[in-house]
Amino acid sequence: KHQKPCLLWFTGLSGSGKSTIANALDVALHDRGYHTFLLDGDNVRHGLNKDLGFSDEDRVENIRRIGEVSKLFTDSGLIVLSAFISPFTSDRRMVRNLFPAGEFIEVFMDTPLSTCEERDPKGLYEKARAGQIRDFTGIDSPYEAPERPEVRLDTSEMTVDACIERLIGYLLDRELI
Ligand code: GGZ
Repeated sequence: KHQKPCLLWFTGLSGSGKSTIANALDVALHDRGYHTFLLDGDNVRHGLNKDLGFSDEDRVENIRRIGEVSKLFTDSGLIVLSAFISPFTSDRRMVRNLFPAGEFIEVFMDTPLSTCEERDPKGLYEKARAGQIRDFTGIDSPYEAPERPEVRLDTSEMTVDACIERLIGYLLDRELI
């Protein structure tokens, strides 16, 4: 089955839908017979990057390593899906620059902070507001929104299925699948 290696880089606030959409796209691509690999906090922050926290420096190193690992997997021919807050524009640019033009696809999960905070699936926003967690993205640590992402999705307005349809359409249009 035809596929070109590429990296779909999901960026956005905690609770913006990165993991949900990346996981659903992973399943949808797999069902269609494509070979993919998903990187997210669950398999990276508990393993490879368990020495890193949430200071600015540690986030920079987190994203640098994830970029390099993503590159190794695309070099092996896979469609890679990486879902991390990646709050800094310069770090996302650094990862983009590891890839040939057209192989890095920035997917901005542009869900409003208010919606992310209402969802608060792990109660982290509540803790951040109460000062029990420091340096929480969107509360007391910055998120620099992408200006020209390849794809922009707002999960407060779009269903999961609509997001997946948009992403599959993007990959088909670019002849990546
Ligand atoms: C942001 C934090 C923090 C702080 C713990 N700030 O919603 P989650 O829980 O499951 O996903 C968030 C995850 C963010 O890790 P990333 O590796 O994606 O971040 S970055 O790209 O900025 O390095 C959240 C949890 O970790 N979490 N503390 N202070 N998110």
